[in-house]
Amino acid sequence: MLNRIDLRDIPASPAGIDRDLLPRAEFDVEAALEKVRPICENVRHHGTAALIEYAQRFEGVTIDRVRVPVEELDRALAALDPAVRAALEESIRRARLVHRDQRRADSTVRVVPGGTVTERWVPVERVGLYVPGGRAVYPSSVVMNVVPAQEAGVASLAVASPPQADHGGLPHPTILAACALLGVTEVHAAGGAQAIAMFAYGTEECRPARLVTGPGNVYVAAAKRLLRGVIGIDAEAGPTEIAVLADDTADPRLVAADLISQAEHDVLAAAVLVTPSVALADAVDDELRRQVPAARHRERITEALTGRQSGVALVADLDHGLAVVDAYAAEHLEIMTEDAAAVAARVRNAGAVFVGPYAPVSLGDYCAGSNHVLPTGGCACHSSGLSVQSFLRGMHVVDYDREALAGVAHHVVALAEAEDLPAHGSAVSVRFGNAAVEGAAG
Ligand code: HSO
Ligand code: ZN
Repeated sequence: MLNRIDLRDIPASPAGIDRDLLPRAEFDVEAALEKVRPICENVRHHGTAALIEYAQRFEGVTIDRVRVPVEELDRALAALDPAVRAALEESIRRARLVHRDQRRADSTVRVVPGGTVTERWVPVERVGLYVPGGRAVYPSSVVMNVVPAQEAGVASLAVASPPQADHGGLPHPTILAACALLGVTEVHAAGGAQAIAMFAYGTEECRPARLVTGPGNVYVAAAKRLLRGVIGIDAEAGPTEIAVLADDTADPRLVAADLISQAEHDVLAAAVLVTPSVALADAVDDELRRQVPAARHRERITEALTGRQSGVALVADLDHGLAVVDAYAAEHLEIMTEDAAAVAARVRNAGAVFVGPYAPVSLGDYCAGSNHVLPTGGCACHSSGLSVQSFLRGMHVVDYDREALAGVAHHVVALAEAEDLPAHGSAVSVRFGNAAVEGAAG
């Protein structure tokens, strides 16, 4: 069922393997830019009226306001299935435990007597969280975006999610219920690129935000690319990915189930098995043939698993496999090998690592306490998933007294001269009388 990619003869060079060794899905953000540009401009100039127009055009729903009344959040929570409510509460509780611990304390370094640099961590004042609608209704993503923002101390949080024709033009009720559980009171029925523009430029109903986070389709990614600078962004999320590094101790049933679990998201989802064991590759393929036809979403799973972005990569041994998974830098990486913890400790590039047979990706999607908004498309080689840190800015506070400045003044003057910026030097020497500093510099 999976494409087989034989990498056994590709040497794992010290510099690592080529990042494009394993193919990825077509996700052309650049091509979507031209489509989203006029949408963003329209929202910029016409605010709510533009959002109402797009609700009609893209979601086929007539709405007369975008901001969701708070009573609708309470109503959605009251109607929520108790089992789902209990699960969301547990997901929130675990996420809070992990994210609370990420909060860094301010720290002060005494560089010289009388001279300190303090690093202060300051939350972003207002954040917009985008939650997709349509086929992908993920209340779990509300949790994964809201919890770190709240734990960071963000004062003002707004959620946007597309208006749904089946729900009277409101976002999906489980999204509203999740917001209510988390204490979010500002929700807007806006989707796609136009929601990102709403956060960036603001409208009559929505004050501009400083930062927008959350997953979305290619148009959301394109709007983020276009508006970054007007507003901060977390990442341009692409289709989800799972890689499994496994040896012949892995249970093919579990490997297949986990590959299927992420393939279920999207026809563009990537599911990649990396293994030195041809026997395991064969057994996983047999399992997929058995399990996929029984899956509710078998059609899109089949399309995802047989797409160019999915496959089995055969490697020479586990060291070689580690080099391959590092080069690929998957959003999610499962380690299903002997002594999985030791192997996992050697991974350099992955959005999140899942160790051994009892830590499947779906645990992390919902209830591990970890965050599920993770870098895709190979970005895990330079970026992290969403965390409390994503909502904070480090600010250096420089505090030197007269003696401390005097002690280093000649170095400032020397560097300023070397850069032909003498006014920089003068700004220091003027505090002491020019002669004194020039004397020290000489
Ligand atoms: N695996 C997705 C997140 C998700 N899964 C939401 C289920 N719901 C991307 O990390
Ligand atoms: Zn998932």
